Amino acid sequence: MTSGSTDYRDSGLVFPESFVFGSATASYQVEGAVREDGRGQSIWDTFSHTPGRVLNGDTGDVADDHYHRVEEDLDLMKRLNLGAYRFSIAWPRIQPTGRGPANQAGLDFYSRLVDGLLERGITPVATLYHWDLPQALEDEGGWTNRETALAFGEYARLVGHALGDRVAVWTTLNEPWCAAYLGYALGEHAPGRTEPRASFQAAHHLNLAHGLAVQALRAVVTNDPQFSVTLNLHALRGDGPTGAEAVRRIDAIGNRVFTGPMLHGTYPADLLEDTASITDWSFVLEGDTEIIHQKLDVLGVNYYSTSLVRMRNGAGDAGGADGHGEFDASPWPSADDVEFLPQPGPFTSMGWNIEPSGLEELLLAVRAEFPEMPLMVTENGVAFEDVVTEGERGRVVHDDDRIDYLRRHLTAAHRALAAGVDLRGYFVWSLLDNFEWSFGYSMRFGIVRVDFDTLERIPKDSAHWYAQLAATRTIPEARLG
Ligand code: GCO
Repeated sequence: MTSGSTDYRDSGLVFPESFVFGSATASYQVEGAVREDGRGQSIWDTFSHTPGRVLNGDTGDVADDHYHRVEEDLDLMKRLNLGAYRFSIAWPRIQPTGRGPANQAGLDFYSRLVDGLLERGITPVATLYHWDLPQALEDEGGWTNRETALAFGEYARLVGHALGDRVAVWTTLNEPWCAAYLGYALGEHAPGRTEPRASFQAAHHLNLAHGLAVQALRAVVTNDPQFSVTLNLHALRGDGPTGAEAVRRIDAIGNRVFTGPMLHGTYPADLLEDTASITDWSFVLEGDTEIIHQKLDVLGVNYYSTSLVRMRNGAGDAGGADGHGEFDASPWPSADDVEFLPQPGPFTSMGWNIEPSGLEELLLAVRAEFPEMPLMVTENGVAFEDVVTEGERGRVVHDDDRIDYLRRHLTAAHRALAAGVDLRGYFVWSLLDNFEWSFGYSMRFGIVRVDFDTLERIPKDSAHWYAQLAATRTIPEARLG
């Protein structure tokens, strides 16, 4: 599977002058301050406070307290030589119930953040939706309700009006796959619903929200920003004679359900056929796909690992499972007859396989399908069980395993670049250890450790390594010094 001889541990590879090295976070994962300055409740507040939903009963109530420590965190970003910072805006800070006039205090927070970035020479990359939907909108159906997409357009207008003179890159949605399928089909993410049809409806309304948001932003911004969306495209590999069919099936509901309407202006015919027993897609109204099909300046790709698939024994013919009844909730409605196989390690703490060649393959595949579209890796990173030790100058984290992960994936990114992919940047997930959704604080993705008792920030060795990369644009050796 992997091209054996290559372990992707190059060093000395130089990235182009214009290549951006950044880091990413998301509002609910880092901000805390959930009841302050008029912020309304989000579906993640509700979900995390529902017993049994999040490991150890963890919530984002405090998280990294980034809301209060934003100056300190900005200084940290500067010290780490970040060229860009990808953050998300909490919709319920801007519109506490998802509708109505903007809450000035909410806008002010992000305005200060953007100014703080610009003062430090860091490019602001703003995501409008990283999953914290106002609860009031979920009470009216959430993403299954078309009105939510319309409300999102208005929210985008309000944010664009306030920050549209300074934000350099606007990302409408982060990983709508997670919002639609983990939220409405598997139920592992907020709002925790397990309704296969609803998840397709959610996917469509997220697509529509994307289109409406780009339109709204375009109408109000006064600088010359780039417009984008971030997708966690699935890097799929087929196993055996049914592998290609299984890849096609998962690619349709996992990837092309978004890239189809967003970048080609139409839903793929095979997606509509595959899912026909669950939905007739009658929630796609005339004109919707034109709205969704907006010109984008850059496509954000998040990559963590690969999936290996084949059809289950005896499946693969017409018919298949109908997504109801005999199977448990799944994030792959209509694809119960596709089997996800175990893959060779090594693995991260999340249990995800580490496979840097998957990133290279994915970037090449996206380029092949959308040759004109510039790309950015908007997330890549890893959770490991970091160990804090007492160093000469205070506490340190020798996370050689994370450095190795980053080095291998940056090597893969560089190979894609060398093969002609128009790759503009890379954002490590994440700047800070933070609230990892249903895993709570048990998973540490940061290049900076956060002590969740004291909220102290401790840059890990990987942060120093990344800072050197960002300063030199050259992949450093695994160890520094
Ligand atoms: C995402 C996620 C992040 C996660 C990360 C690790 O966009 O997938 O947005 O919020 O923390 O992916 O699971």
